[in-house]
Amino acid sequence: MSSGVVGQEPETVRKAFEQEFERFTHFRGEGATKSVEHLNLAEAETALRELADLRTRHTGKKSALAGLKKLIGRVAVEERAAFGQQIQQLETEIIEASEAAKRTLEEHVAKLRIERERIDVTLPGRRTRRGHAHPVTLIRQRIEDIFVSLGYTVEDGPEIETDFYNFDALNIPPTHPARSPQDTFYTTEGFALRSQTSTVQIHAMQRRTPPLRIIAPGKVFRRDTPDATHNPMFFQLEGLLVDRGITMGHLKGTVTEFLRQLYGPQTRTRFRPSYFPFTEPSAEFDFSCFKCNGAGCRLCKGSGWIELGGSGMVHPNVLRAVGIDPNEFSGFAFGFGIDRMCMLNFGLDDIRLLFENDVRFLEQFN
Ligand code: 2NL
Repeated sequence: MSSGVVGQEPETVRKAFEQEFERFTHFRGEGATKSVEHLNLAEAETALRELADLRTRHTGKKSALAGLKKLIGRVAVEERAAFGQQIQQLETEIIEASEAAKRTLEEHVAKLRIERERIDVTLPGRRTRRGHAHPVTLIRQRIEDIFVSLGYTVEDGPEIETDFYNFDALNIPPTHPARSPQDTFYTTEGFALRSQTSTVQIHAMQRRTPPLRIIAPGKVFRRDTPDATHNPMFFQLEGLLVDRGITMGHLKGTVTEFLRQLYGPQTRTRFRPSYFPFTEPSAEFDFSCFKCNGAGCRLCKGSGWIELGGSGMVHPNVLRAVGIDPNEFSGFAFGFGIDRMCMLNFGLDDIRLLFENDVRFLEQFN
């Protein structure tokens, strides 16, 4: 090998490195920090990877530099030390240049990562939106409070019932239309969704002995086609009192007191003869319109009265069905729709609004 080649080889290798390293040169030395500022995180990470590849290409086992090192032993003895030194210096330059650029890029990447992960612990938390009870629940609770103040307890029970609790114990004969699958949702033979919450009161009378005062609010189910005033599921509230010497007077006094607590002491009530299989005698009841106080308005359709529910003296057959002696005890019962009362109170014209669960509607009744 000629000495001329020995002098030139390292220069060629250096030139090749410098050409490729060109784009990284301003990442080292003075102003290096400023030179990377324009890079975003992805760009800086890519540059780092490319820089590492470049370094491997120029210092790795297959690099031109490694080839030069192998030549050292074959150079004439008198030139060997200088040649070796030259190569050593070249390697140092390549490594230092790469390292310096790498440090600048790494610092920039670290800075950007911290920036990205920064959280402001002084920011206020997100406020959770406070909900409220459903309008039917609001009315139910107001009604319950009144009856509890009159000494009643609130009872509940299953929504699927046997024919005994749904019908037989309530003196509803097998031929009654309410027992047909046209009116009632049967589940399995002998079982149906309750069509009134009287079922709860039958259970209560079996569990306890008179005197008893209970109310049973809850869901009931009837096979009605939905319209503005009907829904196949609605909420009913029934009341029951059984004791010695109970008369129609107690029924009228109780219903009137309840409505006066709800709508004010000026409220009047009216009982009209009616028929239910589970009461005898039976009566439907109305109360004087809370909007016009009986003068007649749109709410009461000009009559001054609002129809609310049904009532009566518990039929002796119902008492017998639960083992209470009708010669010793008598009782009254009443029932009305909670959702209907909710519609009246909030001035709603369609019962279905209550069951669509549209928050824009429900939010208005708090
Ligand atoms: C109505 C009519 C009524 C009853 C419910 C009842 C319960 C037992 C015994 C006797 Cl355990 N009666 N409940 C009585 C009369 C009427 O509801 O129009 N409901 C919406």
